[in-house]
Amino acid sequence: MKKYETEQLRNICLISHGGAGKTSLAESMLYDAGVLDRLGNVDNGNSTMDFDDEEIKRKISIQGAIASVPWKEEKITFIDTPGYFDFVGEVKAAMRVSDGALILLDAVGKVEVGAELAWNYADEHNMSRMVFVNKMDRENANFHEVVESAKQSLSSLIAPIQLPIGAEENFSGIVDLIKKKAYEYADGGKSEEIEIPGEMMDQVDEYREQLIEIAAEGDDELTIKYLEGEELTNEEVLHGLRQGVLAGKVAPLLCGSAYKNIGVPQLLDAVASFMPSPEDVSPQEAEKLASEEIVKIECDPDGPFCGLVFKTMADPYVGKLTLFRVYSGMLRSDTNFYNSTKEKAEKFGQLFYPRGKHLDAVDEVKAGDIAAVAKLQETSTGDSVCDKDNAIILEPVDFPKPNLKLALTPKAKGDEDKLSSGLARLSEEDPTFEVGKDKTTGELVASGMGELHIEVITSRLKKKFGVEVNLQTPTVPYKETIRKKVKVEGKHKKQSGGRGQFGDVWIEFEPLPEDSEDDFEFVDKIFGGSVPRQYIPAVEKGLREAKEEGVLAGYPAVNFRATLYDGSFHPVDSSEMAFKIAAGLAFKKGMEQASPVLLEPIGVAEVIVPDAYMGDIIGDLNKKRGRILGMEPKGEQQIVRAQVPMAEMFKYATDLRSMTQGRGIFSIEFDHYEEVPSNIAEKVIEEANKEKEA
Ligand SMILES: Nc1nc2c(ncn2[C@@H]2O[C@H](COP(=O)(O)OP(=O)(O)OP(=O)(O)O)[C@@H](O)[C@H]2O)c(=O)[nH]1
Ligand SMILES: [Mg+2]
Repeated sequence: MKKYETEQLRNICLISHGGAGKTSLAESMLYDAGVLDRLGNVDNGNSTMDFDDEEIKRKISIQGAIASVPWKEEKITFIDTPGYFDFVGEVKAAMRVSDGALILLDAVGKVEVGAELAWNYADEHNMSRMVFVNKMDRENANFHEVVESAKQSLSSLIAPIQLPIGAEENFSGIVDLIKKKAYEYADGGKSEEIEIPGEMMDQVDEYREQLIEIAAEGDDELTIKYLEGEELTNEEVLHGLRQGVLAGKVAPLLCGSAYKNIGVPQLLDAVASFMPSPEDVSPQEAEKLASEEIVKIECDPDGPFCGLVFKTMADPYVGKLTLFRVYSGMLRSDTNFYNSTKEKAEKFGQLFYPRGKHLDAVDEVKAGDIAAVAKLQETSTGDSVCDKDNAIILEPVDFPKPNLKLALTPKAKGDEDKLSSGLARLSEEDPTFEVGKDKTTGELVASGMGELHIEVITSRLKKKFGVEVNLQTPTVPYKETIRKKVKVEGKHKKQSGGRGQFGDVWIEFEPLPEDSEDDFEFVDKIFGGSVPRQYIPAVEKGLREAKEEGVLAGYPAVNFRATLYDGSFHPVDSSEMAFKIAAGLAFKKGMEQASPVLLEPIGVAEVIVPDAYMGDIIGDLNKKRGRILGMEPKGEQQIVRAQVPMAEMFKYATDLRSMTQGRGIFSIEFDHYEEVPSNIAEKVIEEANKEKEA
């Protein structure tokens, strides 16, 4: 591949609501730039960017995919992201390493939530943006309606720089408002310049006038020239618009059809003209590893090397593939580097430029560029990589925390090891997927972003690791405790031929204070040898074992004190075993008499939603037995904090999405245990006993 200077690079991400045509657009861009000689297609499962088995099967993107095209003087690298909500982690990663965002809108209907969220992420990062109204060929495509909707729900900064010629099946080309030229497309994506259709002239002049005004605002000199009534040249209009885009004040809007390959070359021209090069975006902030001092990293190919790993994936041919962006310096294949996040030295092997799953070997990669490397051992997603003498940590990707929880069990006995190693690998690739064993229930619990996310994971487990799994709602890790103080005797006596068994203890059971540090306390108050010394540890052991299964529903008993204060023994028949059993009997009796209750885990949830959804969210949290702790505004959103039983929240990710059309986010952390209300406790106990019988 030709070598490019940093200023000739453009790194952009394609983002939108699911299905707006990002992957199809990427395909057309590759084709129009001459990188592909055949146009693949999402629907036929042969597109460049949706290469993963799961993507082909489902006809949606699941992971970010990268490719570059040479376009005139520039190299445009784009990251195609998934639009489906469950894979938003991939979008965040792509945005972290892109300098600009290209937001796609469907030409039919209003702006969808996914586009709105994408716009908001770009706002958070103050990213330069452009908008592409895709699917102009679709039935009911309406350019002006979409533009109006975008101005309302995204931003008034949206500035059309093109108009479509025709629509729906008669969509045939575009008018470039800056050059005031029209292009008509024949089949196959080739265009020729034509006269602007006469009936469009008035509209073209009107839109062009608005555009020139916006362009003039981008630069002080142009503003003066414009106000003095002088005509701006095309170059000046381009320059003014570009300044506006770089400042995040203008978002040029274009249109076309990815599917019919109409308008794509003009889009590539616009990306090259308007989108920032790595040199144009403000320097990266980083923390020096040694001094924790915050420094600014300029995009300088002659500076010390540093980069950020934003994605790790399993490649069928080369194994683990690490994708990273270089922020400073120059990198060659087969060089040593330092992973400053892990504080470990490693070595880069052959460097590659990816194009979907295809890898092009490359000798060196410069500041501003994005590349891949295979088989790194220590390095994972989010790590900063750099020169050892200049160890710094760049801001990592802000991945969302997964909150939808499901318990996993292998369908076949004996697959446990394969399952846990498969899950470990998959969660290493995907930071929005976590697995862990619940200490209380012993279950393997997977946390993901949504049901589809977990479904994809299980499908990969089957395909890549040969393990089939069952998914269930996780068991709630209930616990049991007591509310009263009681004194009971536990006596174990057996006389059946040979040597007998005899153990006899009196134990007092009482609740511990709510805030006590230990779950269980054993106190030995035997004086005078009613229980001989050598049997006392057996009594404690018997209690510790017995408390793992409470008397109500078999959940661990916690937060109580057992005081051994009396007992008796037999000189021949007593044994450690007999005292252990006696202690267990005392525990059962004691619990039953001491008003046992069921406890459940309570979490503190933080839900962030636009104002309009507040009523629904609070109503729903109340229904879920939540207690609202407070609300506070955050921009145009509201943060609701509430204590809610964890049992009600395993699937909240799905509930919240349907209540807010995907506009809400939430997090929940375990906080404490609390008594289960009696009507619910009854049901839990009944269920547990039914299960025990079965
Ligand atoms: N009519 C028409 N259909 C299109 C166009 N672009 C894409 N499509 C179709 O829209 C569907 C979705 O296209 P994709 O390219 O997969 O959309 P995407 O934005 O990548 O989807 P996700 O990755 O799942 O978010 C496919 O069936 C495409 O064939 C277009 O310009 N016109
Ligand atoms: Mg896609």
